Order: sequence, then C-alpha cells, then structure tokens
Amino acid sequence: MTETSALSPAHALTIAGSEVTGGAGAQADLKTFQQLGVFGSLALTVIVSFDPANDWGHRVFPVPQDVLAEQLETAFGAFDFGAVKIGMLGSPAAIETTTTALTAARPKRLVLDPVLICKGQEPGHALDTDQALKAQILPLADFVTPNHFESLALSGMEEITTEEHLAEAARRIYDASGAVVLAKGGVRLAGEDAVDVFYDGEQLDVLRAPKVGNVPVSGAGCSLAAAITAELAKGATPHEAAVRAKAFVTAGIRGRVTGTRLPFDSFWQGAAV
Ligand code: PXL
Repeated sequence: MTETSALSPAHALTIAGSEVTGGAGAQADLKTFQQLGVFGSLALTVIVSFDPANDWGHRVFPVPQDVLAEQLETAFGAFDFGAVKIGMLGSPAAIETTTTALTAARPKRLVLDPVLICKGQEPGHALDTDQALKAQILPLADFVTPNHFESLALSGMEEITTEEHLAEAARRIYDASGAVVLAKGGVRLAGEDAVDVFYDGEQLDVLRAPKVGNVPVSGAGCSLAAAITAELAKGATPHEAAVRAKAFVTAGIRGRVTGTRLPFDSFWQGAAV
C-alpha cells in the first residue's frame, strides 16, 4: 500500500552542493523534483565550479557551517517533508552540521546519495569525509544509492566486476546500515545493460536498461537519487521508487546534453518522464 504525503504538492528537501553548469548537484535535484511534480527546497552545502584553464579541475567552496545550519533550521521549521535527499556534503564539518539537524528533525524517508568524490577528483581526497559519512549519516538513512566506487568503499569489497559482486555489495551495505540499497553498476560493469541492484533486506531485484554509450553522464547519479526521493515523497514504496527512478534516468541519459565545451555530457532532466 502506498500512503500519500500530507502536503500537496508533495514536498522534498535536498541537502546538496551547487554544480554551476546545472546538470548535477542541487540543480539536478531541484529540476528532477519539479519534473516529477514535487515542490523542492534546498539547503546548500558547497559551491562547485570548474577551472576551464586547468583541465576543468574542480573548485569547491564550502558554505560556512552556521549558514548551512540556518538553512536547515529554516527548512525543517517550515515543512514536514515527504522525503529528504542528501547529496554532496563535502567535508566532515558539513556532515556534523547535517547530522545535528537531522537528529533533531528526524525527517521521514532519508535518501543518501553517498557522494564521496566527483568524477575527475582523486579518490584519496575523500577519506575523512568517507569515514564521517559512514559513521554519522549512513545510520540515519532509509535508502542509499552508491555508485561503483562508493559501493566498494561502503561494502569493504575488493572488487565489483560482476552482477553477483554488485548484489553482494548491496547485501553487505544493507546489513551494515539497515537502509534500502540501490547499488549502481552504470557503465562500470561489462555487458549490454546498465544494471542496478535493489535490495531491501527481503527482495533482491536487478534493474536493467540498455546502456546508452559507455561514458558516465554528469548528473545521472544525482538525478537518480532525487527521483527516488520525489517518488517516496509522493507515497511510492522503495521498490516502486527505484523502478520509476531508473526509467527517469534512462530517459535523461538518452536526452543528455552533448557538444558543449565541458569535458562531460550532462544529464537532461527535461527529457525524462
Ligand atoms: O555528480 C556528483 C556531484 C554532486 N554534487 C555536486 C557536484 C558533483 C559533481 O561534479 O559538483 C555539487
């Protein structure tokens, strides 16, 4: 049975970073919420720009912690959200601030996109953030959507090269956290299909869609977790939300923005249903 949210339209909050070009991050979340008929609010954690003169390297400006805390106080003061998404927090300090606010507000249906690093960043960059996310935010999450790299980090597995490995990672992450898992294979697993593994402690379901190219599209992961959040806010079950979000992401990747000066293609939320 699905239950409907008290607010109409359903409301969702994202706690996320700005990615200036607009395919990923908080912009992706808000566009996804809108496209799926959900009223979106945002607490901004960091502001990401790139350096066009230096191979489009990431430049990350953290929002001061008191400003993040004030945004969270406002958002939770204003609305009883149907669901809340966590995207890029960016630092142990932001994780601490967010944990404090979540522990006080106890929002329903917390979806964690465990963003450790962005494409193109060095893995070593994120170790302290990785530890803090695992220790503080993951135990609060109801749903988590790790990509290939994040599944390795959160499951402790040494390699994920097959569907069976991905399923094992989903099981381990569920067992450790109690959160429903959608572990994303994306273009990292060989084969014709982009495969994601859903696991909620009882049901293990492998979601498939034909791969669209072999290069990751910026914003696909953010939009997937945002679509799950939107569907949960509207009253979907976790499995229904995962299935609908997968369809949304497949459409947005097919309709991706190409041919810009950016070194990546961008997900287009407007293409998706
Ligand atoms: O796609 C991961 C991601 C999430 N959030 C922000 C980002 C990125 C990648 O660039 O900038 C703010």
